[in-house]
Amino acid sequence: MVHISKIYSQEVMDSRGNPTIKAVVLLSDGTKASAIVPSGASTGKREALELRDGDKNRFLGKGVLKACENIDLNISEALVGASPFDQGLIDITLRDLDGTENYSKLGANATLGVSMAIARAAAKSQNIPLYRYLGGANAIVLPVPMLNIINGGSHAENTVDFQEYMIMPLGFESFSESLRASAEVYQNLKKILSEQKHITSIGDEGGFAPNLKSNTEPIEVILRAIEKAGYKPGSDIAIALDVASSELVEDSGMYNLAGEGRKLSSQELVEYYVQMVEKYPIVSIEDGLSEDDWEGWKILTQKLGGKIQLVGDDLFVTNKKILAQGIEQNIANAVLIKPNQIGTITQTMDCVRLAQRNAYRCIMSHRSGESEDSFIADFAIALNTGEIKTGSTARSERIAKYNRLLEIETEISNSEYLGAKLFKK
Ligand code: 2PG
Ligand code: MG
Repeated sequence: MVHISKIYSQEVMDSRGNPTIKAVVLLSDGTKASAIVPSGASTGKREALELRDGDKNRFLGKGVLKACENIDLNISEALVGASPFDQGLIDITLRDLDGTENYSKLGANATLGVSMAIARAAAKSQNIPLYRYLGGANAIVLPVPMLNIINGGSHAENTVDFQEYMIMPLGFESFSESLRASAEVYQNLKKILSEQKHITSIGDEGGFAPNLKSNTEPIEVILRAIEKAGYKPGSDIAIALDVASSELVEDSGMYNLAGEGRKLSSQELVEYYVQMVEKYPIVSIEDGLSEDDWEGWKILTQKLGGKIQLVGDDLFVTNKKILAQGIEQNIANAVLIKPNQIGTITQTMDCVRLAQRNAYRCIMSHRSGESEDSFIADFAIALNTGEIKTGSTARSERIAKYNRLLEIETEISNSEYLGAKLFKK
């Protein structure tokens, strides 16, 4: 029987120039596979622990040598000899070895790296693509991308409070067509911004980071870019936001929109969203209220849950227990899926199953600190999430995922791209 013969790790770099983990797995049949874990900036406080060394003499304290050591010694000892084909057992072993809810001993960066690398090795050993290995014959849905083309909040050094202004290409028949249209909008946006004498340097996820005066101005410019590219705002290309409001909330519970020079209560912020949704073709708002503001979330869901997608990211942190509470309390109607928030592939899949069973949409997601690893592209297809959020059409760590999806599109003969059908009941 094929078994895991060696597991080791390396400290490598992520897209923000910070260290991260590369886990490498060797199988007894000679297969070798690796995976690189991403890292967030606007992290939810209930996320699994990302273990950093804290040694100020290396990488300003961000080194990951301890997490690497945990892979090279403890994890390796527990998993060498095991079958790579039982992902559930692999991931339970990782959980038991750590023994905490949030991987505070081994680090979720260590466990996830190994969990991903083993899945990839297993697929490679069976000579099938990763999406097919994880998803089987039913994994055929190419996701609608959410492309973050204006960056603000903690992803950029500008005056825009909301973190992400995304476009969603809905009026297209295929993933490749939708990506082409999105890239055209991106290039037109650049032209418009530079005509208006705005800076066109980009933020962490490849979107532009201009200093605009309000949180609606980015929407206005994007709508112009959509039209300039020859598309209809709304039906061809719609708008999605990630407010990342846990970053804006103050101890008083007020949301500080510093760029607009005002502070809003959660009620007022919900009202602001309601007006925006009336005025603009917004189809999705993520983290509209903070991770602790569940009362506010109830109001937001009552007001807008029947109209648009309301996504919990910091709110649910890909944790099925927290998601179950949200479902129970009728909070949000979609969940962002980030494997490193929860620590293993199996737990990520558990969260997706719970969501799908309860008609909550799932959006596979990158982190703002990424790498050339395109695991989430395959994973989105494997789980038929129908949506993926992986940045703008610039910066190679974002493009790696889009290019992988383009490749997969050519491989699946019966693939589906849902486009506008995504939001049809
Ligand atoms: C988010 C993500 C990814 P970060 O808030 O959704 O876009 O950002 O990885 O910094 O948490
Ligand atoms: Mg988010």
